[in-house]
Amino acid sequence: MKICILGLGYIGLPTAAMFANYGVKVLGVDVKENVVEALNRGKVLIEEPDLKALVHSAVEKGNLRASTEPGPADAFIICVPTPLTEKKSAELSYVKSAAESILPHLKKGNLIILESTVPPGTTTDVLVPILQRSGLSCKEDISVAFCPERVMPGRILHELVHNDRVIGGYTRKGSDMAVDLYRSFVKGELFITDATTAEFVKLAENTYRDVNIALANEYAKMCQDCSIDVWEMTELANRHPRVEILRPGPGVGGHCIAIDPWYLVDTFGKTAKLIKASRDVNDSMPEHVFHLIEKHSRKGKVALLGTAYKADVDDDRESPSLILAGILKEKGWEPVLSDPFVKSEGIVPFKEAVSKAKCAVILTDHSTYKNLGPEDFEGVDGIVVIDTRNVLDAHAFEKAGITLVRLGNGKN
Ligand code: SAJ
Repeated sequence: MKICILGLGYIGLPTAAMFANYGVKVLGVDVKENVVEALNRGKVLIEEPDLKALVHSAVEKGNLRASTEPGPADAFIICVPTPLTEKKSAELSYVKSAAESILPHLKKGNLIILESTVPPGTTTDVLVPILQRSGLSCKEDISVAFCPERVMPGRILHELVHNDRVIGGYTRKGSDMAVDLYRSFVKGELFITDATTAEFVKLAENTYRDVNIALANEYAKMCQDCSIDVWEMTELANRHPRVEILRPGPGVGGHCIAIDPWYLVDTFGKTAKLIKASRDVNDSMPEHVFHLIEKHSRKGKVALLGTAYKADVDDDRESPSLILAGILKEKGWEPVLSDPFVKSEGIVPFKEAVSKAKCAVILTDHSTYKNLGPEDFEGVDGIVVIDTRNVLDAHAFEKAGITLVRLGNGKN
């Protein structure tokens, strides 16, 4: 068995390494030469627990190698990005060029799987017509399936193996072949459906989370306006056996939840009213945090603590912290970014960020931030600390005489 995986990012690389460690010969393909070169040396450019060791062992065993060009294989898995365009629709050009790049290598009996998140109908209306240009029929000669991933950054390797998966075949044979393939390492259940249902399922899952986060964020704004604390209110409401309100925060980041709902909005227009409204609520949160800063702090340097979009990852894609930094700059403040995991330009260590700052804002619930106490802000005259994630001990700060303002707490 030989498979060719197109796209060696957060999903493609762990998937490739997983198959290779289960004895499958894998050719990983990426357009970025540095990614290919690193992988062939057994190196990984992504931060994800245990991934380095898994890739290293797969390359050592001789089961995983990388190239900028695809080659012949039994199965092809497309894991390329589908970013959002300026007009908030799905950019499918990477999927299209990945599909075109395998055309010369396709032969009878091949299986082609799309894993990239796409609008409903893409497999049938976009992928299949491209593959048929090979002269092979997607009903008779080759098989096609849409099989979304559902792994959580920070837990990718565990969830790749243990999560249930949805397998959406273009034909029943496509589903059956994809089930056989994923069975080589997936211990979760594999559920068969058609390609368009599987595409919708993927979008529905992330949209469900986005809408629920929007509700938490809307409650946070309301609680602030009626002088109560959203965190206390939520804790009490969640004692109801059928209620689970999520956590408010500075906005929704990452490459999935902040993006996928737009594919439904783009496809279904005005029917997607609730989804669009939720996106707007979540997108309004950096501005809301800016108003908190403006209300409680003197103008000047602001330490933005946490640029990663969520706890304990190095990923700052679509991070609300970066949007907040842009707003602050535009309004003449001096934002300084700090993060223990992210290695982008301009990130400074914690001490340097808070030194002489008028305000420090906790934006990511990194484990290390949970241990921050008033002593970490000692000597920074008149600093105001804003906690958008409810990770700090308010009493300790109060006792030390440092103003701590919590997002969603109207009692501040
Ligand atoms: N967030 C909140 N409040 C919450 C929960 C999350 O503000 O109560 C924020 C986070 O801080 C973050 C954003 O939402 O900025 C998204 O984080 P997340 O942990 O909810 O999700 P992702 O983007 O890391 O991963 C999601 C997962 N999808 C669902 O939980 C439905 C994951 O299973 C998917 O595989 C992944 O998207 C993906 O690749 O699509």
